[in-house]
Formats: sequence, structure tokens, C-alpha cells
Amino acid sequence: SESGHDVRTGLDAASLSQAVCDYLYYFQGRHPATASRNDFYLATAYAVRDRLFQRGVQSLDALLHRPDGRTVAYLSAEFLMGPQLAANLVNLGIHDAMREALWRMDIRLEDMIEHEVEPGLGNGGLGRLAACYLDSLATLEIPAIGYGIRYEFGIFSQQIRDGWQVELTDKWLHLGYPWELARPERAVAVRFGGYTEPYTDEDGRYRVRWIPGEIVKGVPHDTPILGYRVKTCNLLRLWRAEAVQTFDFSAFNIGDYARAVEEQVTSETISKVLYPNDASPQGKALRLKQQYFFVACAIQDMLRAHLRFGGRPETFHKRWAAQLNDTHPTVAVPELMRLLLDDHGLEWEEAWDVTQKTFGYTNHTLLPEALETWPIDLFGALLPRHLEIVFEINRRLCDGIRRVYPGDEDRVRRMSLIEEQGRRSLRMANLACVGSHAINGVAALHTELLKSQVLSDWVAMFPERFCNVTNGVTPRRFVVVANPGLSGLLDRTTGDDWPVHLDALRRLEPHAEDAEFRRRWREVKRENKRQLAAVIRDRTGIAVDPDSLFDIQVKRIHEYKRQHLNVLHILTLYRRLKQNPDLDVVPRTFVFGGKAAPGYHVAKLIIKLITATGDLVNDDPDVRGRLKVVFFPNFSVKNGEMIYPAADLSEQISTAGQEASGTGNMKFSLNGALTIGTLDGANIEIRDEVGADNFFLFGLTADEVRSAKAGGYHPRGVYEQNEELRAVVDLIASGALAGGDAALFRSLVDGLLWHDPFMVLADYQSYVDCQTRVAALWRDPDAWSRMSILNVARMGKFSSDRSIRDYCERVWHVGPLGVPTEG
Ligand code: 26Y
Repeated sequence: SESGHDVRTGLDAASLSQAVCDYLYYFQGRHPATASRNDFYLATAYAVRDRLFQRGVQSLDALLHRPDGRTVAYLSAEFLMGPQLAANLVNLGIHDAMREALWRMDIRLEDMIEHEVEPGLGNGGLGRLAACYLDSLATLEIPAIGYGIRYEFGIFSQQIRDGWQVELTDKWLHLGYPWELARPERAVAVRFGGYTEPYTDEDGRYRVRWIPGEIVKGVPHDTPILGYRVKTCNLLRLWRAEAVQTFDFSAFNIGDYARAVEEQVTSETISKVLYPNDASPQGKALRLKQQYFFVACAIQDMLRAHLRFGGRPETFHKRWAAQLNDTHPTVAVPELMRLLLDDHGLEWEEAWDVTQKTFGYTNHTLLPEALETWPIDLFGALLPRHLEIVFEINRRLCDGIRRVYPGDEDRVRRMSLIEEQGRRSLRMANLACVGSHAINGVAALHTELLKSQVLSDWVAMFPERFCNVTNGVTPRRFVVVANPGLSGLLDRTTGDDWPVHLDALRRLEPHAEDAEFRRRWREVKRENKRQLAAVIRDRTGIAVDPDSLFDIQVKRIHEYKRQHLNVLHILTLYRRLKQNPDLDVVPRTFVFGGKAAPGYHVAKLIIKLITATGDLVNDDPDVRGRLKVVFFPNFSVKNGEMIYPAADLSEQISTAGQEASGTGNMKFSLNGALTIGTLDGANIEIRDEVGADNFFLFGLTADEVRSAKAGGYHPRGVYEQNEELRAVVDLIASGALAGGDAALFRSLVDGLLWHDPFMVLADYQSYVDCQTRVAALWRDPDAWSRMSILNVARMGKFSSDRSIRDYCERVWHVGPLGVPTEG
């Protein structure tokens, strides 16, 4: 450009400013004087994207020049990436330069960041974990590609009306999404339905061909994934479904316009919308179509690359390590088998060896209702050839079981890929286990429970396949980006290598004893709380006091996560204040956030219970501002980035044995919140790391929950024997929170009194007592700060970098690939 700046690659403010300007003029056709905020946002994003693609091309080039080594393919139906601008600026190391560049044009970088709409292509933990792992893979310079679906509509956007959740379509693409590049030339065909037929090939071998009933095109959309301060830039490749032939002219010519576009409509439905459930699968044909669609696109893409660079089908596993993010992509197992057998003529044993060596399977849940199964008739109608292959895998599996356990037909029935009871169906977890060389849970307790319960038969037969990889989160997004105040203080105190060597935060420990440091620590938290309070006021109209204890629970709404236990505590405090308005209670702001699956009625009722509690408490003169209850609408990655840094207390209160890991627990603690939690998921390991003295523990253990249930748990008895609990439950049942409508919460109350499968009443007293200890500590700010500092100092284990190193070592057997400095 005329000023001589490197407009595509330069990292200084002058080059960046020129780059944004060029994009405004030549890409958006706008003069800076008339450009809208969105125009500036897009121009800024494109300028950043240039610098990412430059590194992406160099990374690919480095990969092509490497004779061997594996690339990781992370197969996931969900990627919850969060906003891209700030994270990319941080990873590139140009956050300040870009602020300066925009400032020269009278634009505030903060406004650009605020303007960004995030792609909500996931439900929660599992999708966000995939995104953290992509960040760590790139940062550790491991060649990797994330494969998934480019849903046109992501997770619904949540509004609260009259205290109830209302779902709105998530139109994340409507102003243009600048971070991706469509690659129509790399489209692949995906087949569905039809039938199979045997034939004999030229060599006289028995073969099978699949004649599909429908063909859909998969078009890849690539988003570059840059590591933190490294040259490695990997790829997220999401597939969009398109009709092969978008227009049926024969239909159009006779005037049937609707039929002419029908094929397009049905094909494109496949990638239309993310299913908003994160526990009970619905067994819907469209969801199976989504799963096969992206998996077929991914495996073709991988195989094409492998063959193109001189690989042979039988060495596929030497170049690719594919991870199944839960069972959602498990149809990849028969798909790879099909390609190797039918298209490349491998023998069964060889194809099976390649397949098993390729896949690893990560389980994310113990909830029995979350285990995916597909009715055999549905599966066979959609994927007739895959069903044949599944039957053959199963025949060999069952033979193997009978060889090891002669006469144990019950074991064969349990491990079979086919559930024969009721509507015959395919068990995806069993298919994932048999097709993978490695199987892992996501926290130590979760892996132990998997081994002793859900997958015990599989451990007995294939013990060497099992390992644990405890989840982690990326400190780049969840501290550097989300909490600049804390990041600055950490940089000044421990040096600035902690974002990539999180263990370095140990250097904070001695500073916990420094009163001046504790004061600065509190100042950072106080400023974050002030900012969150302003946003809460803006979004809910509720005024909260930044000096109160911010007690926060944000996560999907689920009975097992027990948001209602939290509510019982709030109402306990409320009742105490009503009985004695002069009682000296610690002023608290309770913040909730999270989405309920649209068809999960109890979860939606829990949201109403929270908002009704807020209505009761927030303006009661007896409370005098000491309790505030806020439901923060539309919890998302973006909102999380504001919420985690402002928390004093992190609520991780699931029934022990239910939460596979949790990752919000890590995000809170890394930002200096203390945890009140059960011995569940990764809470156990967090407590081990930060020290029992620095963690508020309550509740039954997983073992105790099991024996309480086995011994016949009677929640009604607990209720009758606990006066305060009884009063609080009665308050809910009375209709006092529902304008006198005693029917509103009846199902919830009756569920607790008569069933209480998540032991809410059993843990109530222990929880309330623990909250009393929290309040006592809060009155001693120095003691609280000391604990907060030690929490941050000891969170090193929970960097997703550590998790990815574990996967590299235990599952993928891959190492880093340095990218040469100049490409
Ligand atoms: C089958 C379909 C309905 C389905 C869709 C999404 C089933 C499950 C999910 C998502 C599950 C999920 O997010 N699980 C969470 O994974 C996190 C990452 O490992 C864990 O931290 C968390 O405990 C677990 O609930």
C-alpha cells in the first residue's frame, strides 16, 4: 500500500490501521466516515484473519514436508468457540497494537469486541471442551483439525419473560461471520438410504456395493485456530449440507416451484439447527443424519489427504489419530471400515486393525438416559451398508466374548452392540468401545465410576484400553482475555509465562502472606464485580452491590446440578431475615445463569423458581438489600467471560457421582473464586490441588449416595425431621412465590418429597452449614483473599495444555511439529 506498511501481515499499529481501512474501502465499499459499527468490526476481523491465514498456510506447509507423524482429528458434533476477535488478538500478541490502530480512526477496540456475535454451536461443557482443546493443540504445536457441523442456527438464545425461559432462534450468521472461509471446491458427497448388493470383482472376490437413495453435498467452512504466541495455526473445519442439484428444472418447467426446491430444502435441513438437549437423546432420524453427515465428510477428507500425499489405505492410522467426542461421531467406526473394505478392497482383519488404531473414545457422562442408542430399523434405513458392517463387528465381538467367557451368555447380552429388548437398537457406547484402542473418562472419579459401573464388562475384557484424562480449560481465553486486571497482576508478580506454563502460578504462594498484595488482589476483584454489576443492571434492571459476596452458579439447568438446592439455601436466609430483620447476615448477591433444554419441563420450572425467589427477596424491606437474586439471561461463552472474573464463590453442588467433570469449576477457581462443592467430578482433584483448607466441602460422597439409595432413601422423613428445611419447602409449596398459586411448584416439591433422586433434601443441612462457614470466612477479608490467592496459585493442573499433553502421551501418541520461522 502507499504508506509502505505491510497491510496483510504487519503487526504494528500503522499496518493494522491501514489494513482495516483497506478492508473498509475495498471489501465493504465504505468510507470510514459513513461506516457502521458492523463495518468496522468486519474490517477489523478480516485484518486479523489475514494474519491467521498467513500462519495457517505456513503450518500446512510444514506438515506436508514432514515425512511421518500423526495429525489429530477431533470429531465433535459441537464446538462452542466463543468470540474470536479478542482471543485471536491475544494469541497473535497484537491486542495493544490493534487498540491503537483503531483509536487512530476514533474507534474503540472494546466496542468491536462487544459487538461480536459468538457462534453458539454447542450446548455446554462438551462443546466448550472441544474449543479449549483446539486452542491447546495449536499452542502446543500439534497438527490438528476439528471436524464438526456448521449449524445455521446454534443453541437458542434465551430470554426471560415473566420469569420463564423463552427460546429465540440464534441467527449468528445474519450480519456476516468473518472468521471462516467457505471452500466449495473441497466439497464431498454424502450418501444416505437405498440398499446394498453383492457382486464379484475382477479377481473373483465377493464384494458389496451401496446404492444410495439420496446424495447430499458437504461444503467445508474453515476457521483458523492460532496457538498462543506460536506460529502454528490449525483448522476448525465445519461442514454445511447443500443439495447436490439445487434446482430441479424438470419440476420447475411444469410450474411446480415448491417441488423444484424441495430437494434443496430437505438436504439443507441436515445442518440447519443444533439439537438443544445435552442429556436425553431423542432418537430422531435427523440427528442420526447430522452425525453421519459430518463424520462421512470428515473421514473422506482425511482419507483423501492421506492418499494424496502418498499414503496407502492400510497406513491410515499412521497419519491420523481420530478422537470421538462422546458417542455422537461413533458412526465413524463403520464408516472407516466401509471405505477400507468396499472402496479400497482391504480384508476385514486389516481394515479392523487400522480402524481400532485410529480411534479413541472419550465418554462424558454416566447418566443412563444420556447413553445413545439408535433403533435398528431407523439405522438400517438410513445406513444399510453400515448396519451390515455393524452386524459383522458384533458377530466377531460376541465370538470373542464367548471364547474368553464360555457359557456367560448374560455377558454377551450386556456387551452386544445390539439391545434386543423392546425395539431392537444399536448401542453407540458399545460400538465406540469395541472400535477404539483407547477409552477415557474426563476426571479421576468419573473414570473410576465408568470402570466399576457403566463399562465394567469392557474393563474386564480390554483393561489396557482404559485411561483417565482429566479435563482442563484454556487460561488464554478464561484469564488473559476475560480477566485483564488479574492477568496484569499475575504478570507483574510471577512473570508472564503462566499462560503457557500454568504451574508457574505457584510463584504466587508467598504473596498470599503479603497484606499489600492481598489489597491489590481485592481491588482487581472489586473492579470486575463493579463491571458485572453494571451489566446486571442493564440486562435485568436489578441493582446489586459490588461489595456484597457474589455467589454464582452458571451452567446448564439440570436437576443433577441442583440449582434448586442453592434456592433452598437462599430461602433459608430469607426466612431467617423475615423472622429477625436485624440478624447480622453477610450481604450476598446470588447470580444464576444457564439454559434449560426446551423440552425439559422441570428445568424450566427451576428457572421460574429462581426468578420467583428474586421477585420475593429483591425488594423486601426486611431484607434491606442484603440478599439479591439475579437470573442472568442467555448464559454463553461471551457472558461467561464477564461472569467468572467477578465471582467470589463458585457453586459446584451436583449430586456426587453425577457430574462427569465440570469445567466451569476450573474457570471460576482460576479467576480467584472459592468453591463450595461436593466430592464430584473434577471438584475432587481441584480440592486435592488447592488443599482441603481452601475449599468448602459438603454433602454425601458418591459411595454414600449409592448406599443411601440402596438402603431405601425417604426424603419425606428428612423433611419431617428438619424444621428449617420444612419451613422452606412449605414456603415454596404455599404459592407465596407464585402470587398465591400453590399449584405452580407442586410437581417440583412433590418430586423432592417423594422421590428426590438427586438427594437434594439429604444434602440440605450439610450445604446450609457449609454456607455458614463461607459467611464466617467472608467477614475476614484477609483470610478470604489468602485462600483466593492460593486457589489461583495451585490451579496449574487444570490448564487444557496439561489435558492435551495427557492425550498426546496416553491416547494419540503424537508430538509437536515446529513451524519454521519464515514460510
Ligand atoms: C446425545 C445428546 C442428547 C447429547 C448432546 C450433548 C448428549 C450429551 C451432550 C453434552 C454433554 C456434556 O456437555 N457433558 C459434559 O461434558 C463436560 C466436558 O467433559 C463435563 O465437564 C461435564 O461434566 C459433562 O456434563
